[in-house]
Amino acid sequence: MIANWDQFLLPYQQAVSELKVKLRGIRKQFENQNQRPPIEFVTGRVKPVPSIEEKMTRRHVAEERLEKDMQDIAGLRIMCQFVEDIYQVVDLLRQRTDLTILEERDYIHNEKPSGYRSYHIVIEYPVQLVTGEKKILAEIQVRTLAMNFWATIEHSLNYKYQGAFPEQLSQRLQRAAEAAFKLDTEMSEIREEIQEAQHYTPKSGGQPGMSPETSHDKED
Ligand code: 0O2
Ligand code: 0O2
Repeated sequence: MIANWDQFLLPYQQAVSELKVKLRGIRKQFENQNQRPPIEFVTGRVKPVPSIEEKMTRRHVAEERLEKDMQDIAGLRIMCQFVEDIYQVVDLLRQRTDLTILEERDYIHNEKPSGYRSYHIVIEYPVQLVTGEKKILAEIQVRTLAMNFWATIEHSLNYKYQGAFPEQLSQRLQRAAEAAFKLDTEMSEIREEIQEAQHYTPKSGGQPGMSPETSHDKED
């Protein structure tokens, strides 16, 4: 087993910190231009060591293959208001020169059997270390607030049931996922009206054109 996890995970921690700043910067830039940002908030984490070890066992990943075969040791999550925003964010990421996209998985139009929806992007990201540059893999999950609500709850239920949901619960979760997607679809259909309303809502905390409900920023 890896003798020094702290040392192994250091470049991943640096990548997550840097990417959080950069992705939150996209939001700031839209706000500065008085435009509604396609990003609501950004979170990130380095996968905890017990989760890495559990996934290595489950996926038969050898220690020497860990950096190449486990794509989500560094994980970023981008939350958006509308499904359309997700694709705008993906386009913005495709244009960046500070990262390379290796894979894209559209679980929005190809939802998982559980009902899970999100857009996943696997990137290669160069981290500058004192020993030189190191390219690491990171996974960016882009999803709406409704998809995030569902995934967060399903994820916590997973801890309780260890992935083996009773059939009835599993069906209910699938139905809840469809309901969440229907909400996203409905919201998209009245998007223009919502955006117009947000433009007219009184400003809060110096964020132009944003209502108090949409003006929070996770890092503040
Ligand atoms: P768990 O198991 O979910 O409870 P900040 O101070 O805001 O810059 P902070 O507080 O360190 O940063 O973390 P942040 O950015 O708010 O997000 C951390 C949480 O986001 C994690 O919680 C995860 O739930 C979640 N998260 C973000 N991105 C990912 C991702 O790509 N994959 C996964 N699996 N989770 C993600 P915890 O506390 O780590 O764990
Ligand atoms: P965590 O840190 O607990 O979130 P695999 O990892 O084996 O599931 P793969 O192909 O490596 O599959 O990656 P995939 O499916 O593109 O993305 C895996 C990640 O997507 C998971 O990370 C979850 O964060 C999220 N995800 C995928 N399916 C579901 C689902 O049905 N429900 C929820 N809530 N999240 C899902 P991990 O590894 O589970 O780690």
